[in-house]
Amino acid sequence: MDDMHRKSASEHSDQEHLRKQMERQEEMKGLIQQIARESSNIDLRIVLLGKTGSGKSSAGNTIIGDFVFKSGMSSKSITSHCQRHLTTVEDRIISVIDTPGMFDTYMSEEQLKAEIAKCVYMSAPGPHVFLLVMRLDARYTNEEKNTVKWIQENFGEEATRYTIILFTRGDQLKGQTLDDYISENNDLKALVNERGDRYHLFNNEDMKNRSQVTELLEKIEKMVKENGGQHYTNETYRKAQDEIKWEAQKQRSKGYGIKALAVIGGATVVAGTGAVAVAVAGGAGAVAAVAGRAAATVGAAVLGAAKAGLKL
Ligand SMILES: Nc1nc2c(ncn2[C@@H]2O[C@H](COP(=O)(O)OP(=O)(O)O)[C@@H](O)[C@H]2O)c(=O)[nH]1
Ligand SMILES: [Mg+2]
Repeated sequence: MDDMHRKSASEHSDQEHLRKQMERQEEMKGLIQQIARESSNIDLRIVLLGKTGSGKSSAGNTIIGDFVFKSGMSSKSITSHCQRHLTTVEDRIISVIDTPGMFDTYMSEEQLKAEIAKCVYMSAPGPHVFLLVMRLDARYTNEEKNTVKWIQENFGEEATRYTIILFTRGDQLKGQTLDDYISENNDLKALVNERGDRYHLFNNEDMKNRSQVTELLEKIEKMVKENGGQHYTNETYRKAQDEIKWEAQKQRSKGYGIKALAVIGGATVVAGTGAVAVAVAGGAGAVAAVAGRAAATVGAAVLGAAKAGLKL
C-alpha cells in the first residue's frame, strides 16, 4: 500500500470510529430518556449474569412468561447487547435485564465498557438482585469461577450480598433433588455454602410452571429484606441515577412547558399576565430540552398562568 492509500485507510477508520462513538452516544441518550420516563414505577430490578449458554435469556423468558429474549445455541441467538423488559407479576412491576456473557464473548474493551454502562443505566439506581445463572449439568469450571470473580471485580465484594445463583436445566435432574445433586459436587457445595440458601433451580423448558418463578421471587424478597430493604448500589450507579433524575426533571419541565403553552395558547382571551405566560412558556418549552434553567423558567410560566387564573 502506498502512503496515500495508507493515509486514506487510516482516516477512514478514524471516521468509522467516530461514527460508532456518536452512534453509541445517541443510543445512550435515548436509553436515558426512556429510563427516566419509566424507572420510578419499578418495584424490582433483576440483572441476569453468567456465561454464554448458561441460560440467561431463557431464564429471563421464564420469569416474564413469554419469549421476549432470544435464546438458543446458534451464534445468531447469542445475546450481544443488554436488553431490558418490564413485566408485571402479582401486581408488582419487575424489570428484567438480560446481558451478553460479558466475560466470554469477544468484545473490544470499548464495546464491553459501553455494554456495562448500558446495563448500569438499565438497572439504575441499582439492581435488587444479580442472578448468577449456571447450567446445572456443567462442571463448575474455571470459567464459572471467573464469572464470580468478574462480578466481584466490576461490582465489588458487596455484590455478593445481592447475588442469587440460578441453576438452569432442572429438567435434567431426573428425579434427583437439587440438594442431593449439589452435595455430590464439592465445588458446587462450596459455592452454594458461601451464599447461605441463596440459590434456586429453573426448568426453562417448562415455562408454564409458574411456581418456580413465584418461589424465586420469594427468595429475592427474603434476600432484599435481609439487606435492609435496599437494592445494590455503588458510585457508578449513583452517578447514573443522578443523570436519570436530571433527565426526568427535564422531561417534567418540558411537559409543564407544553401543557402551559397548550392551555394558555387556548386561552388568549386572558389578558395581561396570561400573555406574558404565553411568551415565557413558549420559550421555555423549546429551551427545556437543553437548558438547566428551564425548570425555573417553566416554573415562572406556570406561576404566571396560575396568577392569570388558569388551571394547568
Ligand atoms: N433442557 C433445557 N435447556 C435449556 C434450559 N435453559 C436453557 N436451555 C437451552 O440452553 C441454550 C442456551 O440458552 P440461552 O438462554 O440462550 O443462554 P444464554 O446465552 O445464557 O442467554 C438454549 O438452547 C436453551 O434452549 C433448561 O432449563 N433446560
Ligand atoms: Mg442470551
